[in-house]
Amino acid sequence: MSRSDDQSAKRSPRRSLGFTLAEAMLASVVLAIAVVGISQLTSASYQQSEALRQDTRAVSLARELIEEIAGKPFADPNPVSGEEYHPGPDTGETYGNRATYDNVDDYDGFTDSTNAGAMKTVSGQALDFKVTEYFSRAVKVEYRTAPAGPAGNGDFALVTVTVTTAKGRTVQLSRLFTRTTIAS
Ligand SMILES: [Ca+2]
Ligand SMILES: [Ca+2]
Repeated sequence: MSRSDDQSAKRSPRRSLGFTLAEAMLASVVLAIAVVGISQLTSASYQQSEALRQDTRAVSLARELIEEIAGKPFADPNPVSGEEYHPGPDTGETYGNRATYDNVDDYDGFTDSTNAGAMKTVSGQALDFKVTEYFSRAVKVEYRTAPAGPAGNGDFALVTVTVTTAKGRTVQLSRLFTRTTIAS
């Protein structure tokens, strides 16, 4: 047996006694990195599913308003002279009060929000959400001379409803309305 073999044979029992301090520290660092990695992954996954849930609700709120607008006539049934193409409430209609609206373009500029139950369905039922689930809606109505534009007084109206979530994410739904004449 050489001298070096003799030395390693003497050292080996000491090595098997346990981890050295450096090994233990390295193991805890690796464990800490793994824990941080997993918790970041869980947090990102939660935020993603929460954002998806809010987007789904925002789409529902936008659709609810678009469906309500679709129930109105294209043109005002009792137009005041000069208000045949008049985005926003007409004479005798009140800004922000949908109950007074009687045609599609009256909704231009309409906004509401879930703040203090101010968002209501067409039948007046308040849409209440948790404080953290704040949504606001805004409507834009633009007349068009042809379905794909350009903007101008014509037989088409492009309605866009934008819903904004508490986190500032926006969902937009658009629908094109066409003037129709009901046979009498
Ligand atoms: Ca009107
Ligand atoms: Ca109007």
